[in-house]
Amino acid sequence: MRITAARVAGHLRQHLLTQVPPLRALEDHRRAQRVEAFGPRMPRLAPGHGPVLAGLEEHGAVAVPLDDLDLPGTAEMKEAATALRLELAAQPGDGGHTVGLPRERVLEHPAVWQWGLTEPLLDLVENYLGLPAAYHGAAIRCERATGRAVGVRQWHRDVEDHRMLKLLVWLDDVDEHTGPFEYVDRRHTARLTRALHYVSGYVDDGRIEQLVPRTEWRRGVGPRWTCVIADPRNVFHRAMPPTRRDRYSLTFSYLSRSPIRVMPGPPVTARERELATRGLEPRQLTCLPRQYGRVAHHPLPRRSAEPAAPRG
Ligand SMILES: O=C(O)CCC(=O)C(=O)O
Ligand SMILES: [Fe+2]
Repeated sequence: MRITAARVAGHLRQHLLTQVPPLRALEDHRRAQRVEAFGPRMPRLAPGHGPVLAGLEEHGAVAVPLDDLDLPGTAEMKEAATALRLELAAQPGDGGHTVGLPRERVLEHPAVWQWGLTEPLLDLVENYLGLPAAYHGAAIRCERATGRAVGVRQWHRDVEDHRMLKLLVWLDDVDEHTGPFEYVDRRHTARLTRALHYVSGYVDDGRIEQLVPRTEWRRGVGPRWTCVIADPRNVFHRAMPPTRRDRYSLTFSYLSRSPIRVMPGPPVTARERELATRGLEPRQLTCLPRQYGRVAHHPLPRRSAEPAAPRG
């Protein structure tokens, strides 16, 4: 991991806002105010999404067949995702545990990348976050069947925001031998966090097992086109190391627009901005982080109904 000024600043901000009691209290207060202010503008949930939201609130993660989400553009998304999966499978391996495609390759398939901005999906995300959403894009990844617990194959919580959502879409059948998303639910996570005095970083299996028996570990398994929806901030989780077959997945990521920190990535190029924003509705554009040029490139019509887009 490269140590950059942005990373150090992000880490410092995260530490101050979550570990220093008076600053944490102030941050919690500000966040509560933002949640309250957004209440009257909360979008209506699609009829079938109630149980998903309820499952997230109770457990912190759910697995559903992608088709059950009934989102427009899903058939096109699957077709383009299948092409990306083939492209990724053709990548020469370098002996590593994880491979992906460059962000631009995914952006070149708007049926995939912009699927993450489907309005009923944004509605679900905002209902869960309690705040206007920021879409941090889609990534495709292959976890090679090396069986080794490295990187995000180790237990952790994500650190970017108080509430977050990720959608993981399986591009092949996933069972316990082929790298499911593994997690312990919110209740256990809260207990683990206190017991471990957890702030950030990885925890090994043995430590987790001492506090949460393996029978309580949950796995997001399912056939191809299963969608695991999880709040990676509020459940301890990992990509379970695959042993029998490589795991191919897509990850769609969401934070609020006032996160604790954002992990710095490579700068967004003009071409990527163009690919990301082409053809979007104003509401979708408001969900793109600043680096996608939301403000500069697409001035929004002045409408009082438009979310005020608070930013931290
Ligand atoms: O891909 C997975 O199963 C989980 C990886 C992870 O830790 C994350 O996306 O936050
Ligand atoms: Fe994670």
